[in-house]
Amino acid sequence: MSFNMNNFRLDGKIALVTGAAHGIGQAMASGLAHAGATIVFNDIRQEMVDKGMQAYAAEGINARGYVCDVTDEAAVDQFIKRVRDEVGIIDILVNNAGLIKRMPMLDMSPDDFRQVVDINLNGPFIVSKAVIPGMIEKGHGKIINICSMMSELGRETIAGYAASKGGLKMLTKNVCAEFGSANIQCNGIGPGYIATPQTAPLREPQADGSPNPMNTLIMSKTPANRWGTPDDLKGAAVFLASDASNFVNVHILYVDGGMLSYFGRPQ
Ligand code: NAP
Ligand code: GCO
Repeated sequence: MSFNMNNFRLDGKIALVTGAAHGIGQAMASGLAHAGATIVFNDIRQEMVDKGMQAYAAEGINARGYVCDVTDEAAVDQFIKRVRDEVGIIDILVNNAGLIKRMPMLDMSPDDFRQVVDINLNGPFIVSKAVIPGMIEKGHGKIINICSMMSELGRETIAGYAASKGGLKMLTKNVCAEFGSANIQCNGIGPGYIATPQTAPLREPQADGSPNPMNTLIMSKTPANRWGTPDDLKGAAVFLASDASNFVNVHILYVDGGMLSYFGRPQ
């Protein structure tokens, strides 16, 4: 039985990547675009949407950007209807939009906790609910939830984030349970420590110029002995968005340089 490399192509497919004005979302969207997909993305601020459009255009990608808060169900429903009218029915959804708040749990207010869970878990629920009917209508769909190593691990100061990413792993399992028979594959990508603005505080040197202890720890616990880059996630996104993964369901593909499975080395 021969294998056709076109199974990795996304020509004719419409991909929505939430929160993809920059960072990991933009990199994955770029990969999907270079595999042939038409890219739609959103952000909460028009200025960020505009910056994202410029960045995509600089890559020769004709993306469509919209302002939409993934936690606002009415706004999301209107957004998805507008995309259907202006671009078409979404084939691929990447739930990427996210937020982290780092503070000791006893200093974290319930509102802080709720805000992180709202964006990282309620958001993917709301957007998936809005997109799945179109996927059912089309007879296929791909949903990729951007989880985290904190879908598996706890770490001090990120209670809301870890709880939300653990929940997102379980939402991934549930979407698969409910819609696998509709030919919708729902998987996750679990990035390791990736160099984006979100993790910049973990790399910044200390006031005395000495290395950030978190940076030292991350290096000691990553077999690849480097930070990941957003580009490291492109291949995983293309694979899980393509026909090459049509029998892959509820797989959280960790792109972490091996960190989750490594004891660590002395620094
Ligand atoms: P980022 O730079 O903070 O990007 C997150 C994006 O989500 C931003 O563009 C942000 O918009 C957008 N966003 C936030 N709240 C939103 C909302 N309510 N509605 C719509 N968009 C919203 O983070 P990143 O490092 O690229 O991470 C992207 C995803 O990967 C997140 O889910 C994150 O948890 C996950 N992740 C990151 C790492 C890492 O090491 N960086 C590792 C594992 C998982 P604004 O810029 O306008 O605020
Ligand atoms: C942190 C980091 C991590 C990464 C990522 C790891 O403060 O520990 O931000 O949470 O963002 O989630 O997979």
